[in-house]
Amino acid sequence: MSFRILQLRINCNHLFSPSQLSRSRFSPFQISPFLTLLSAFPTTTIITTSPASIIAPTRFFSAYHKNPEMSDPSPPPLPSHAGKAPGQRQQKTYPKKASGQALQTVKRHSKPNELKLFGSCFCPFVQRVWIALEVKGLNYQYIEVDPYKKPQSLLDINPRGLVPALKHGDWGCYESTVLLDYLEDLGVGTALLPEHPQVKATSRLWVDHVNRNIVPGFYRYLQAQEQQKQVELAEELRIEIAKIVDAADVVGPFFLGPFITFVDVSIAPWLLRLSRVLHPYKGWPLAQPGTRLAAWINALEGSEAVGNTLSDPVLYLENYERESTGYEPGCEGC
Ligand SMILES: N[C@@H](CCC(=O)N[C@@H](CS)C(=O)NCC(=O)O)C(=O)O
Repeated sequence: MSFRILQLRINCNHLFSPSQLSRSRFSPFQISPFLTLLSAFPTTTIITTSPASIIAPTRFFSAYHKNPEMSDPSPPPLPSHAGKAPGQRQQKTYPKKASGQALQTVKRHSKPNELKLFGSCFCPFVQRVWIALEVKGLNYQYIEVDPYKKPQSLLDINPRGLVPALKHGDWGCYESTVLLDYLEDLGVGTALLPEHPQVKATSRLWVDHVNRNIVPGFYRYLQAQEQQKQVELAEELRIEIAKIVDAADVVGPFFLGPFITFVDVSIAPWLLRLSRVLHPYKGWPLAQPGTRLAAWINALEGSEAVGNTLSDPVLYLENYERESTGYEPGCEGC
C-alpha cells in the first residue's frame, strides 16, 4: 500500500507545500519514523490520499499499525475548501438546514406553537436550549433562522439578532443561559436543576465555569494559528475541562449522577464538538476509554434528548472551517 501526502501541517502552518508533497509517494514504513517524531506535536495534521483524509500523527501511526486502511479511527474528511488560502476560499456560508436526527426533530416541531425557539442548527448556544426543551418534553415550535441575515422576526425579540431567541406568547427573550433558567422556572416537564439549594448553587457555579472558561477556551484554541500558542491553548482548555470533570459525581455518568441535568445541558454542545470539530481540525485527542470524561461524553452521545438536536458530523465540520483557520468568529464569546 502506498499513498500520497497532500498536505502536512504542523499547527496549521505548512511544513511541506502540497505541490512538493504530491510529487512523492510514500509507503507507510518510509514515513513511520517521521510520524513518531511528529507525534510530539499533538496538533499536527496530515492530509493524505489514504481513506483517512486528515489525521493527527499519533492516530495515523497507531491506526496504520492496527489497520493499513485506517478507516475506523480517523476523523471525517475536512470540507473541500479546508486549507485553501483566504483568497481562494469562497464566502463563508452557514448550514441552514439541520440533517440527521435533528432534521427529524425540526419536522416534529414545525407546527405553530405559542412557545417558539428561533435557532440555527449549527449553533452550540441554541443546542443548549434545544436539548433542555427535549429533556423537558415540552411542546414547542422550532424555527430555523440565519442569524447572519437577521430576519425581522429575530430582531423583534433580540435587537442584536443573535440566536437562540425564545418567544412565549407575546413575550420574547434571548441569551442561552437566561433561556435555560426561564424554561426551568416554568416548572413544566422534567426538572434540570436539583431542588436542594446547595446542589442547585453548585450546578450554577459550574455552568459559570463553562461560560467563563470552557466556551471561550474552545474558540481561542480553535482559532489559534501559531504553533506555540496552540500548544498553550490546548493545555489551558484541557485543564479547564479537567476541573469540571473532577467536580462531577465520581460514578456519573452525568455531572450529578445517572440523569442529565443543568450542567450537562450547558456543556454538552462543546463536549460533543471535541470529537466533531477540535479532533479533525486540531488533532485534539479523543477521550481515553475508561476515563470519567469518556463516560460523560458517551452518556451525552447516548442521550435521546441530545441526539434529537444533533445533525450529521459534516455540518459541524463545515461550520467551523473558517474559525479553525483563524478568521471571524461565528459566535459571541469566541
Ligand atoms: N451569549 C449568547 C451567544 C449566542 C451566539 O453567539 N449566537 C451566534 C450563533 S452560534 C449568533 O447568533 N451569531 C450571529 C452574529 O454574531 O451576528 C448566548 O449564550 O445565547
